[in-house]
Amino acid sequence: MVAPADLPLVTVDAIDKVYPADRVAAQGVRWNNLVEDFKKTYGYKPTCIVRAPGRVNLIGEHIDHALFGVVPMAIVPDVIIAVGPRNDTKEIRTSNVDKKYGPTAFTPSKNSNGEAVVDIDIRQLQWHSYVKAALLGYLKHPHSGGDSIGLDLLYDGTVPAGSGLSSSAAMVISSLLAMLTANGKVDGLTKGDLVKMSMGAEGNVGVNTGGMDQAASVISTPAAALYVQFYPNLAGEPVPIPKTQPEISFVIANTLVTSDKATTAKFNYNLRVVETLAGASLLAKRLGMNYKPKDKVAYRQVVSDLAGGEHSLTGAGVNKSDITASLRQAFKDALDAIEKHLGNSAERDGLTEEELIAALGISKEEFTEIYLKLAVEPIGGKYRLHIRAKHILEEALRVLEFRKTIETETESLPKALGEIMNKSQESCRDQFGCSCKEIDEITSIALEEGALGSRLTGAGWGGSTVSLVPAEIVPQFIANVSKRYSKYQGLPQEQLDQAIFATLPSSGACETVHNI
Ligand code: NG1
Repeated sequence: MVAPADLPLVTVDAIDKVYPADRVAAQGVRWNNLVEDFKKTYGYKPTCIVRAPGRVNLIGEHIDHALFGVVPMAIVPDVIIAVGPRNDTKEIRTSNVDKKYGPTAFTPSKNSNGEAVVDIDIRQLQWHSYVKAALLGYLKHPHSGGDSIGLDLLYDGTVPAGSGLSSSAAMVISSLLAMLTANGKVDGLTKGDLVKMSMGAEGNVGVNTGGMDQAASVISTPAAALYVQFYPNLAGEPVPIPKTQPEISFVIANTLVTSDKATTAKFNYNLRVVETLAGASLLAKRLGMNYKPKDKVAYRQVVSDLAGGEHSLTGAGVNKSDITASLRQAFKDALDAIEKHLGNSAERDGLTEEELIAALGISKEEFTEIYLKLAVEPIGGKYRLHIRAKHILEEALRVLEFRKTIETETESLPKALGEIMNKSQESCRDQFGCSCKEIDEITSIALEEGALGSRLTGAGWGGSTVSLVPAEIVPQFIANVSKRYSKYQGLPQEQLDQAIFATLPSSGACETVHNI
């Protein structure tokens, strides 16, 4: 069987192949409106529509950067683009059905070395910065041959921006798909290629992404979550959500707090990335492994080395149930090593920069060059390696447990998954420090209102939560959480419907030629 990441990109001819059955009628109206709107905007019929969904991460938070597998799923909210090729120009025109996102037009150029240049101001990101990021990624990718025809693009996005549901990945992937399709470059590309291309393209807006969002948006299949593996190679495997008693539903609730990454990253996201990288390097050094500081070793590589090499964990000769067992043992061994080598009483609460530099055995200049490309501000002046490492390894173990539970449990499945999600939330809050009071508020209301599990999803510090709720109580659950969560009070119904909703696993990114 071909691995999902190696499958070709998908072209479909009907939207019932894209959305769950109960959403097809409403989405049909939306897609038809997009075509009509395109005709009004540009004066001719689009040739196709492309789509990329947002994602919700069910389990495995802040571990993709450490190269541990995660289980996200694509959701129904998405970005769809009506596409019209323009053969007489290189200009890209973009419009949005939501008029608060104004139209724009831009043309790529070349520098003196013949390399593609697209003007992107990463200090002032706007919605079309993601289209520009995609164009630059496309032009720089060998598959494009460095050239693109002009395009007319009309966007309709339903993934709320800044909600932790990967609206940026959906924007970049759908834009890339539009460029690939209009330039006749879809053939010969796999889903895995599009994941990598979109990861590179997101780098053009200054995001150092781990890859989970792109893999979920591109590779997901209907009715299933997706196990995304990053090490030893990028791969995706469907995790079908079984019919259970009670039936499971996932409810997303947006805290309506937008984590302003530009200002908070230095003590939130970027600091955690540095604490994770430096922790892995220090652990590897103290275990006597032969890495140089510049190698930027990830915890998952340390796990593999500690176990005597990846072949003994996931190699060709190891069968699937043995892989889970051997990975579980290896993750536990790494946790022991973390206690022993990063958890001694002098360092348990963190290291100052000087102490960390001394422990790593590098110069201040090397430290700055390797770890401080992005500015960080350690909380209380200390890098907390031990507690972050504990979260990462324990969360990686929860991912294994989540998958195994789905494969083996029947009756107690909803409750068992809910418990794993609750433990993840506790660890995100207490060990990784990425929750916030609004996430804590929604998750505890959710549990009181009948959710079996509730946790933050995505980076945290705001954004959305995901709750596992028995399907039969979903309407009541949504009504009760809406009445109780402070930031939902007084919201118009339309905004409330976008803030809290049940979602089903949707299919991954595709091109469609239906009804045009
Ligand atoms: P958000 O910010 O929710 O899209 C971020 C990272 C993910 C992952 C999660 C935490 C980017 C674009 N995405 O997700 O790769 O690390 O945080 O699990 O940086």
